[in-house]
Amino acid sequence: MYKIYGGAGSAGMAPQCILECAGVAYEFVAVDLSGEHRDADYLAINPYGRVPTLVIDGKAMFESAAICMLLADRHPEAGLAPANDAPERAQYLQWSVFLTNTLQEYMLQGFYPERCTTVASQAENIAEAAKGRVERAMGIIDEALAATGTHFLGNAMSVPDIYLAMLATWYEPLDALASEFPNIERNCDAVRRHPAIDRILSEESADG
Ligand SMILES: N[C@@H](CCC(=O)N[C@@H](CS)C(=O)NCC(=O)O)C(=O)O
Repeated sequence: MYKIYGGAGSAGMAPQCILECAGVAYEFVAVDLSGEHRDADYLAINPYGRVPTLVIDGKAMFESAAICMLLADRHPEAGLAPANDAPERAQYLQWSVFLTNTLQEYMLQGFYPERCTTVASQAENIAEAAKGRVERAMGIIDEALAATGTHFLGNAMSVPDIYLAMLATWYEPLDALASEFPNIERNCDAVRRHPAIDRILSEESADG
C-alpha cells in the first residue's frame, strides 16, 4: 500500500496521476504548505521539507520525478514507461530529468527568487532571469514535441507527458500557453483526456 504526501497544485500531482493511471490503492495525505512541511514529523520522512513524499511499505522517498519513474516501473501494466532495453528508454529518461532539473527548477526560482540570493533587492532580477530560462526550456520542449507528434515518445503517453502537464499548470501567464507553445498545449490536452489526471491537475493551485 502506497502513501503519498502532497498538496493541491503541488509537485505531488504527477505521482498521484501515475498512481491513478496504474489503478493501485493508495492513501493521500494532504500537507499544509503554510508550515506543516517543516514539522519534525514530516522532516523525518523528507528532510528537505518539500512535497511530495512517497512511502512504500514504511520506506519514504522524495523527488517527484524519481517517484513517478519508480511507480511507472513498478506498474508496467499502466504502460507509462518503456522497458529498460527499449530504444525509447533514453528519450524517456532524458525528458523526465530535463523537466525536473531544468524546467521545474527554473519555475521554482521564479516563484521563490528570494531563496536564490542573500541580497533582497536582487530578487526581482532573479525572477526575471528565471522566467527567461523557463521560456527557453519550454521552447526546446515545444520544438521536440512538434517533431515527435503528440507525446514525447510519439503516440504513447508516458511519465514525462504527465509531468509536463503538471508543470504547465504552473506556467504564467497560463492563458498564453496555447499561443506561445502550441505543441505543449496539444500534449497537455491529450494527457488531460484521462479523467483522473484532469481532476488532479484541476485542483486549486498551491503556486508551485
Ligand atoms: N524537486 C522537488 C521540488 C519539490 C517542491 O519544491 N515542492 C514544493 C511544492 S510544489 C514545496 O514543497 N514547497 C514548499 C517550500 O518550498 O517551502 C520535487 O519535484 O519533488
